[in-house]
Amino acid sequence: MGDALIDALVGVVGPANVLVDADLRAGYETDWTGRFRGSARCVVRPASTEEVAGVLRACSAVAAAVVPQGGNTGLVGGSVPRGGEVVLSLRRLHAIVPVDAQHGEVVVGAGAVLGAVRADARVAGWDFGVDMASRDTATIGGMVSTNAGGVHVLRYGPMRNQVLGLEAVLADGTVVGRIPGLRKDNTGYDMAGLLAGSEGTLAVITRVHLALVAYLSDRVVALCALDGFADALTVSAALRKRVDSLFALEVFFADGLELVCEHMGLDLPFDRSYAAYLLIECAGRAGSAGLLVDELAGVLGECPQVQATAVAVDSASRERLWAYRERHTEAINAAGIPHKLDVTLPFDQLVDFERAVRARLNEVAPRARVVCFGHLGDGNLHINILGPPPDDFEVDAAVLALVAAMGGSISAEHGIGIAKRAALERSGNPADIAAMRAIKLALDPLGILNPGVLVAP
Ligand code: 2HG
Ligand code: ZN
Repeated sequence: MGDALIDALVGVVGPANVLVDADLRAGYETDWTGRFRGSARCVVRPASTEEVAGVLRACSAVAAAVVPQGGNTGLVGGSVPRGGEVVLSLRRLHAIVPVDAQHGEVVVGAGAVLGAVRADARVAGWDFGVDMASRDTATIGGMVSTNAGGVHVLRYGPMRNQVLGLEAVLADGTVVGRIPGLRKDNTGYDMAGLLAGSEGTLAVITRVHLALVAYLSDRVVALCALDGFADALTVSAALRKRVDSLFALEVFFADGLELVCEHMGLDLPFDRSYAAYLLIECAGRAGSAGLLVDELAGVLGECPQVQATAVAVDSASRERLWAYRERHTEAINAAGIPHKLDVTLPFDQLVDFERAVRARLNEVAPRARVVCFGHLGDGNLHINILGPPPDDFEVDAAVLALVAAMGGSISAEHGIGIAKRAALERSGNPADIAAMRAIKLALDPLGILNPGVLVAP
């Protein structure tokens, strides 16, 4: 028996871009961690805004559920099907309009990959303000949809802050938004700001107008060893207060470092293991490396908590130090399917939280392996738990309840997805959730966009 929706989709994008065969769909059906998966009715791959609109009109006509997907690097299960949805892949919308080299702006398709955008920006003498380990796969549309963060949030803010304007398609096929956007624009509701972080539940982002940042070619990276998390926080506060060139401020611990070294075949960075490590990056204009080293060394030299320091100035040595932090995610994945809890705590709660979360996990999952690391400059910790089965949400609930009780956020930068949906219902402000639902209903009355994600029914 024929499938009228598939026929309609083929009419919009052509038969080669409607993947029905299970083998062809497979790469779109499981998330990066392997924890979230489901089978899709089909995967549809439009190549233009008009085709995205056509796809959504066809799906709306029969109230078929749609899961928008970019590079599929999401970590909360928000971009893979739960069962029977149409996966709408935006990867073919990867055009990057030549960078406006004079004003530092660029318009890109939702499927443009972060690394490619950054490379083009640098060729034009600019840089992009968001960076993260998945740079060679993550797409700009997905990053806006999840309001991705990364390692430079303390300097430039998350993805939402980079967006000057965007274009998106509503569930019924209507194209909304403004490209090019403007640096200042107070004409009503902030559409781009609303769609950033909406996780594909309100509209499908098709193009984004991005602000670029000055290219700071000189970088200095320091890895500091410390005797504990409290010391790491003390040093981090001094750096935030006194180092103007601060560009990244990351934390990890002995257990995570060991895992990374085992996985990558790396030596430990120091002659012995320490309880906690700070990865610090400073950045400045060409010719400023010496000043960056002096500024950083001056502050670190006044922090008696620092037990040992390795400093890197040239790019190969900098990458070597960054690997100890950046490779955490892949090292964890190589050890099993993790439960990922990405949370922010008020700075003054972080030390107690780290202690409490390990104690709590020891109660609810005594045999679990817990690896913590994160963006200390933002108060953002990534708690990874290995051991409990993927469909067991008890450990997730225990961690997120603790976060909520200590005044934190249950999602710092990965989003809610399906992974934290129940926790949002439990710990979110009911009035806020009701307002979000009202917005969802207004923009997607049939509820076809990413059902089950965030507050979508
Ligand atoms: C990072 O900071 C990413 O490297 C991934 O947000 C975090 O793997 C994680 O838990
Ligand atoms: Zn992160």
